[in-house]
Amino acid sequence: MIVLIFFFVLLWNEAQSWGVKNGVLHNSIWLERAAGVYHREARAGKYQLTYAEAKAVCEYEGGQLATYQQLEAARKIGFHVCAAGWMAKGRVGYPIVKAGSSCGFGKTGIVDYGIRLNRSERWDVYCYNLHAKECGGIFTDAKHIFKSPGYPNEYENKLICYWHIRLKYGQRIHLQFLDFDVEDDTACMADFLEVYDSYDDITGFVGRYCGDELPDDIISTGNLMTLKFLSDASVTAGGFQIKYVAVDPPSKPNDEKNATSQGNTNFLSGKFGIM
Ligand SMILES: [Ca+2]
Repeated sequence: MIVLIFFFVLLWNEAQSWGVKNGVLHNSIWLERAAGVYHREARAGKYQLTYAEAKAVCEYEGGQLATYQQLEAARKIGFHVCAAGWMAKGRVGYPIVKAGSSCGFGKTGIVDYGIRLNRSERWDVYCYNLHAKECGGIFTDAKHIFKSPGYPNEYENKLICYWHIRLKYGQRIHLQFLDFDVEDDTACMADFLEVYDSYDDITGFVGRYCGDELPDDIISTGNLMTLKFLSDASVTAGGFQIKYVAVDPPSKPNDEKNATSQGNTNFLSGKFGIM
Protein backbone atom coordinates (compact mmCIF):
# COMPACT_ATOMS: atom_id res chain seq x y z
CA MET A 1 0.00 0.00 0.00
CA ILE A 2 2.87 2.34 0.81
CA VAL A 3 4.33 1.66 -2.62
CA LEU A 4 0.98 2.36 -4.21
CA ILE A 5 0.65 5.69 -2.43
CA PHE A 6 4.19 6.59 -3.38
CA PHE A 7 3.42 6.13 -7.06
CA PHE A 8 0.20 8.04 -6.83
CA VAL A 9 2.14 10.89 -5.28
CA LEU A 10 4.70 10.62 -8.04
CA LEU A 11 2.01 10.73 -10.74
CA TRP A 12 0.31 13.59 -9.00
CA ASN A 13 3.56 15.54 -8.89
CA GLU A 14 4.04 14.95 -12.60
CA ALA A 15 0.50 16.06 -13.32
CA GLN A 16 1.09 19.19 -11.27
CA SER A 17 4.21 20.01 -13.18
CA TRP A 18 2.42 20.17 -16.49
CA GLY A 19 1.21 23.41 -17.83
CA VAL A 20 1.62 26.10 -20.36
CA LYS A 21 4.33 28.55 -19.41
CA ASN A 22 5.41 31.30 -21.76
CA GLY A 23 3.23 29.80 -24.45
CA VAL A 24 4.99 26.44 -24.28
CA LEU A 25 3.54 23.26 -22.87
CA HIS A 26 6.17 22.00 -20.48
CA ASN A 27 7.27 18.57 -19.40
CA SER A 28 5.08 16.69 -21.79
CA ILE A 29 5.83 13.98 -24.29
CA TRP A 30 4.45 16.37 -26.83
CA LEU A 31 7.77 18.15 -26.69
CA GLU A 32 9.51 14.98 -27.76
CA ARG A 33 9.76 16.64 -31.14
CA ALA A 34 10.73 20.08 -29.96
CA ALA A 35 12.48 22.15 -32.58
CA GLY A 36 12.94 19.13 -34.83
CA VAL A 37 14.83 17.22 -32.14
CA TYR A 38 13.53 13.92 -30.89
CA HIS A 39 14.67 11.06 -28.73
CA ARG A 40 14.94 7.49 -29.95
CA GLU A 41 15.90 4.27 -28.31
CA ALA A 42 16.66 1.00 -30.04
CA ARG A 43 13.71 -1.23 -30.68
CA ALA A 44 15.42 -3.72 -28.37
CA GLY A 45 15.10 -1.19 -25.52
CA LYS A 46 17.02 1.47 -23.67
CA TYR A 47 20.77 2.00 -24.15
CA GLN A 48 21.36 -0.43 -27.00
CA LEU A 49 22.76 1.76 -29.77
CA THR A 50 26.40 2.15 -30.71
CA TYR A 51 27.37 5.45 -32.31
CA ALA A 52 27.20 3.98 -35.81
CA GLU A 53 23.79 2.46 -35.11
CA ALA A 54 22.51 5.70 -33.60
CA LYS A 55 23.58 7.61 -36.70
CA ALA A 56 21.86 5.00 -38.88
CA VAL A 57 18.60 5.31 -36.90
CA CYS A 58 18.40 9.05 -37.56
CA GLU A 59 19.44 8.77 -41.20
CA TYR A 60 16.97 5.98 -41.83
CA GLU A 61 14.22 8.38 -40.84
CA GLY A 62 15.55 11.09 -43.11
CA GLY A 63 17.26 13.06 -40.35
CA GLN A 64 20.66 13.27 -38.76
CA LEU A 65 22.21 13.18 -35.32
CA ALA A 66 21.25 16.29 -33.34
CA THR A 67 24.08 18.62 -32.43
CA TYR A 68 24.63 19.81 -28.86
CA GLN A 69 23.32 23.24 -29.92
CA GLN A 70 20.15 21.76 -31.41
CA LEU A 71 19.51 19.74 -28.27
CA GLU A 72 20.04 22.83 -26.12
CA ALA A 73 17.68 24.87 -28.34
CA ALA A 74 15.04 22.18 -27.92
CA ARG A 75 15.64 22.07 -24.18
CA LYS A 76 15.10 25.80 -23.91
CA ILE A 77 11.56 25.37 -25.19
CA GLY A 78 10.84 22.54 -22.79
CA PHE A 79 12.38 19.34 -24.22
CA HIS A 80 13.07 17.15 -21.21
CA VAL A 81 14.18 13.53 -21.50
CA CYS A 82 15.73 11.42 -18.79
CA ALA A 83 17.86 9.18 -21.01
CA ALA A 84 21.38 9.70 -22.36
CA GLY A 85 21.72 9.60 -26.11
CA TRP A 86 24.29 10.01 -28.84
CA MET A 87 24.58 13.38 -30.54
CA ALA A 88 26.65 14.52 -33.50
CA LYS A 89 30.42 14.10 -33.28
CA GLY A 90 30.17 11.22 -30.81
CA ARG A 91 28.87 13.29 -27.95
CA VAL A 92 26.50 11.83 -25.33
CA GLY A 93 24.08 13.66 -23.08
CA TYR A 94 20.46 14.45 -22.29
CA PRO A 95 18.29 17.55 -21.79
CA ILE A 96 16.91 18.44 -18.37
CA VAL A 97 14.34 21.20 -17.96
CA LYS A 98 13.01 20.37 -14.53
CA ALA A 99 15.58 19.62 -11.85
CA GLY A 100 14.96 16.37 -10.01
CA SER A 101 16.96 14.12 -7.75
CA SER A 102 16.25 11.01 -9.82
CA CYS A 103 17.51 12.44 -13.07
CA GLY A 104 20.13 14.97 -14.06
CA PHE A 105 21.85 15.21 -10.67
CA GLY A 106 19.43 17.92 -9.56
CA LYS A 107 20.59 20.32 -12.24
CA THR A 108 19.00 21.75 -15.35
CA GLY A 109 20.69 22.03 -18.73
CA ILE A 110 22.28 19.46 -21.00
CA VAL A 111 23.79 16.73 -18.87
CA ASP A 112 26.88 16.30 -20.97
CA TYR A 113 28.93 13.10 -20.92
CA GLY A 114 31.27 14.68 -23.46
CA ILE A 115 32.68 13.24 -26.65
CA ARG A 116 33.07 9.51 -26.18
CA LEU A 117 36.32 7.87 -27.16
CA ASN A 118 34.66 4.48 -27.28
CA ARG A 119 32.05 4.63 -30.04
CA SER A 120 30.93 1.08 -29.16
CA GLU A 121 29.31 2.30 -25.97
CA ARG A 122 25.56 1.84 -26.07
CA TRP A 123 23.17 4.72 -25.52
CA ASP A 124 19.94 6.07 -26.96
CA VAL A 125 20.06 8.75 -29.62
CA TYR A 126 18.90 12.31 -30.28
CA CYS A 127 17.98 12.91 -33.89
CA TYR A 128 17.25 16.14 -35.71
CA ASN A 129 14.75 16.30 -38.53
CA LEU A 130 12.71 19.39 -39.19
CA HIS A 131 10.72 17.68 -41.91
CA ALA A 132 9.51 14.51 -40.19
CA LYS A 133 5.77 14.14 -40.15
CA GLU A 134 4.29 14.79 -36.76
CA CYS A 135 1.00 13.42 -35.59
CA GLY A 136 -0.88 12.53 -32.46
CA GLY A 137 -2.58 14.65 -29.85
CA ILE A 138 -3.30 15.37 -26.23
CA PHE A 139 -6.70 14.31 -24.95
CA THR A 140 -8.34 15.30 -21.69
CA ASP A 141 -11.97 14.44 -22.55
CA ALA A 142 -13.75 11.69 -20.62
CA LYS A 143 -13.94 9.70 -23.84
CA HIS A 144 -12.48 9.96 -27.27
CA ILE A 145 -11.87 7.93 -30.39
CA PHE A 146 -8.61 8.51 -32.16
CA LYS A 147 -7.27 7.12 -35.40
CA SER A 148 -4.01 6.59 -37.22
CA PRO A 149 -3.31 9.47 -39.65
CA GLY A 150 -5.42 9.19 -42.79
CA TYR A 151 -7.67 6.45 -41.38
CA PRO A 152 -9.62 4.69 -42.92
CA ASN A 153 -6.94 5.01 -45.58
CA GLU A 154 -3.55 3.45 -44.95
CA TYR A 155 -1.11 5.36 -42.80
CA GLU A 156 2.04 6.79 -44.38
CA ASN A 157 5.67 5.80 -44.02
CA LYS A 158 8.00 7.49 -41.52
CA LEU A 159 5.40 8.55 -39.00
CA ILE A 160 6.09 9.33 -35.40
CA CYS A 161 2.86 9.86 -33.45
CA TYR A 162 2.26 10.41 -29.77
CA TRP A 163 -1.16 10.36 -28.20
CA HIS A 164 -1.14 11.54 -24.70
CA ILE A 165 -4.21 10.98 -22.51
CA ARG A 166 -4.58 12.90 -19.29
CA LEU A 167 -7.77 12.53 -17.28
CA LYS A 168 -8.85 13.87 -13.92
CA TYR A 169 -6.80 12.73 -10.99
CA GLY A 170 -8.26 9.49 -9.63
CA GLN A 171 -9.74 8.39 -12.94
CA ARG A 172 -8.36 5.55 -15.00
CA ILE A 173 -8.26 5.10 -18.74
CA HIS A 174 -9.98 2.18 -20.42
CA LEU A 175 -8.51 1.63 -23.89
CA GLN A 176 -10.43 -0.37 -26.43
CA PHE A 177 -9.08 -1.23 -29.87
CA LEU A 178 -11.86 -0.93 -32.45
CA ASP A 179 -9.79 -1.65 -35.52
CA PHE A 180 -6.13 -2.55 -35.85
CA ASP A 181 -3.93 -3.26 -38.85
CA VAL A 182 -0.23 -2.43 -38.66
CA GLU A 183 2.57 -3.93 -40.79
CA ASP A 184 3.23 -7.31 -39.29
CA ASP A 185 6.53 -8.89 -38.38
CA THR A 186 7.42 -11.29 -35.61
CA ALA A 187 9.01 -8.80 -33.22
CA CYS A 188 7.11 -5.70 -34.36
CA MET A 189 10.38 -4.21 -35.56
CA ALA A 190 9.03 -2.35 -38.60
CA ASP A 191 5.87 -0.45 -37.65
CA PHE A 192 4.39 -0.63 -34.19
CA LEU A 193 2.10 0.92 -31.64
CA GLU A 194 3.34 1.06 -28.06
CA VAL A 195 1.24 1.69 -25.01
CA TYR A 196 2.66 3.23 -21.84
CA ASP A 197 0.96 3.44 -18.49
CA SER A 198 2.56 6.81 -17.78
CA TYR A 199 3.00 10.37 -19.00
CA ASP A 200 5.96 9.51 -21.20
CA ASP A 201 7.46 6.68 -23.20
CA ILE A 202 10.27 5.99 -20.75
CA THR A 203 8.37 4.30 -17.93
CA GLY A 204 5.26 2.16 -17.62
CA PHE A 205 5.70 0.11 -20.80
CA VAL A 206 2.60 -2.05 -21.33
CA GLY A 207 3.05 -3.54 -24.75
CA ARG A 208 4.10 -3.21 -28.38
CA TYR A 209 1.58 -4.14 -31.02
CA CYS A 210 1.60 -4.88 -34.75
CA GLY A 211 -0.25 -7.17 -37.17
CA ASP A 212 -3.98 -7.29 -37.65
CA GLU A 213 -5.14 -8.99 -34.49
CA LEU A 214 -7.10 -6.71 -32.17
CA PRO A 215 -5.14 -6.17 -28.94
CA ASP A 216 -7.01 -6.75 -25.67
CA ASP A 217 -8.49 -3.84 -23.77
CA ILE A 218 -6.14 -2.07 -21.37
CA ILE A 219 -7.03 -0.17 -18.21
CA SER A 220 -4.42 2.19 -16.80
CA THR A 221 -3.28 2.32 -13.18
CA GLY A 222 -3.48 6.11 -13.08
CA ASN A 223 -4.97 9.00 -15.00
CA LEU A 224 -2.22 9.13 -17.61
CA MET A 225 -1.42 7.12 -20.68
CA THR A 226 0.82 7.50 -23.71
CA LEU A 227 0.53 5.78 -27.06
CA LYS A 228 3.35 5.93 -29.53
CA PHE A 229 3.09 4.91 -33.17
CA LEU A 230 6.05 4.51 -35.44
CA SER A 231 6.14 3.53 -39.08
CA ASP A 232 9.37 2.83 -40.94
CA ALA A 233 10.31 3.69 -44.52
CA SER A 234 8.39 1.00 -46.38
CA VAL A 235 5.14 -1.04 -46.35
CA THR A 236 2.07 0.50 -44.75
CA ALA A 237 -1.25 -1.00 -43.62
CA GLY A 238 -4.82 -0.09 -42.80
CA GLY A 239 -4.10 1.63 -39.50
CA PHE A 240 -6.15 1.71 -36.35
CA GLN A 241 -9.01 3.21 -34.49
CA ILE A 242 -8.84 3.27 -30.68
CA LYS A 243 -11.41 4.38 -28.19
CA TYR A 244 -10.87 5.31 -24.57
CA VAL A 245 -13.31 6.04 -21.79
CA ALA A 246 -12.67 7.40 -18.31
CA VAL A 247 -13.19 4.93 -15.49
CA ASP A 248 -14.10 6.50 -12.18
CA PRO A 249 -12.31 5.15 -9.10
CA PRO A 250 -14.04 2.18 -7.44
CA SER A 251 -16.11 3.14 -4.44
CA LYS A 252 -15.27 -0.10 -2.59
CA PRO A 253 -12.05 -2.12 -2.65
CA ASN A 254 -14.07 -5.14 -3.83
CA ASP A 255 -14.97 -3.44 -7.10
CA GLU A 256 -11.39 -3.55 -8.18
CA LYS A 257 -11.16 -7.29 -7.60
CA ASN A 258 -14.23 -7.81 -9.71
CA ALA A 259 -12.76 -5.74 -12.50
CA THR A 260 -9.58 -7.82 -12.69
CA SER A 261 -11.60 -10.94 -13.35
CA GLN A 262 -13.16 -9.45 -16.49
CA GLY A 263 -12.44 -11.40 -19.69
CA ASN A 264 -9.85 -10.04 -22.07
CA THR A 265 -8.95 -6.84 -20.27
CA ASN A 266 -5.46 -6.00 -19.10
CA PHE A 267 -6.33 -4.32 -15.87
CA LEU A 268 -3.04 -2.88 -14.74
CA SER A 269 -4.07 -2.47 -11.13
CA GLY A 270 -1.55 -4.68 -9.31
CA LYS A 271 1.44 -3.39 -11.16
CA PHE A 272 2.65 -0.64 -8.89
CA GLY A 273 2.33 -2.95 -5.93
CA ILE A 274 4.76 -5.36 -7.55
CA MET A 275 7.38 -2.76 -8.46
CA1 LIG B 1 6.21 -0.08 -42.51
